[in-house]
Amino acid sequence: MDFEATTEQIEIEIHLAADGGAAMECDIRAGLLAQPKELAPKYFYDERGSKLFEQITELPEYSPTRAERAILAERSKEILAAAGEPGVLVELGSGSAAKTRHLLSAMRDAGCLGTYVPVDISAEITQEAAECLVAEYPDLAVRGLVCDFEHDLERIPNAFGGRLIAFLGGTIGNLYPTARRDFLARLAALLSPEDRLLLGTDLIKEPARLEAAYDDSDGITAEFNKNVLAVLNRELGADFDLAAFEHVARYDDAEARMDIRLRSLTDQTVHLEGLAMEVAFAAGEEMRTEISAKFTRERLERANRRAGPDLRRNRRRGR
Ligand code: AVJ
Repeated sequence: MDFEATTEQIEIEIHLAADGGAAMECDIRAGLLAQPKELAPKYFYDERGSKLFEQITELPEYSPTRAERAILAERSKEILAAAGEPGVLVELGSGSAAKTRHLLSAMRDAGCLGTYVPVDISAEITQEAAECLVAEYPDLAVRGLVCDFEHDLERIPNAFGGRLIAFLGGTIGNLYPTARRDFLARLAALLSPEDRLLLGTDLIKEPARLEAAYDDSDGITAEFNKNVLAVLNRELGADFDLAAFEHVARYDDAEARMDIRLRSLTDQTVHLEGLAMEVAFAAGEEMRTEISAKFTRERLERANRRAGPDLRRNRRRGR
């Protein structure tokens, strides 16, 4: 474990690649050997990937961030009150923490602002966000965790007097149903009776609108998708030619999720020096890089009910 940028106000713990990247190597190898091939979406988010995602949130076609920001702008005070005015805000997949300001401001106004715990896979974006926030909130302590929040969920510090755990932006939609259930159950097991979960997800809407949101006319989402290949080139000494793949974004109605892939434009062989591995792609072959599940309110409530007794108890008390 590393410590970075320890000032009075900011402390960021880095838990990535403590194993020298073995977990990533193992994961990528398995994904490239699978049929069909698949890469986990967490590998999008190096510094460039995080910046490209920020650009996506500004696209006219991509509405979830704007919608969520509007809800938080309008209702943070109410959310804070319903959560019992906790002194600690934990955010899973915090990124640039752009929307978080509404919650932090509501905490400040309620006089309960204490600690913000951003949990994100990108060290650079977490550091930047922390610096911006302490400039805006002089009394705030930032205790960041750079990790894979799914793998490292249990590292999140507990807090006396309750925490608000924000899981926003529809990030839960990146998990497959089984992983989603497991994750919610693990989260439920970590919550104390005073803790509250704030979950933000995207809703099901017309397929054409969803597909446009994931295949914008400026090609930013395509660039974001292909960036995972640049990550593999750098981290694993691979020789992916980004121009030899195209971005594919389809709505899968039966599964109620966006299905995002990279399609090989030619028959090609890619070498991954770091994995001592060669991978063949056939022309037209697709490799999945992300799913993004969409919900209805009923579906979400059902998922939360199944997740575990603690989450259920918290839900009722929160009413
Ligand atoms: C950050 C996972 C919520 O699924 O909408 C945006 C990522 N991928 N465009 C999403 C994403 C392509 C985004 N999440």
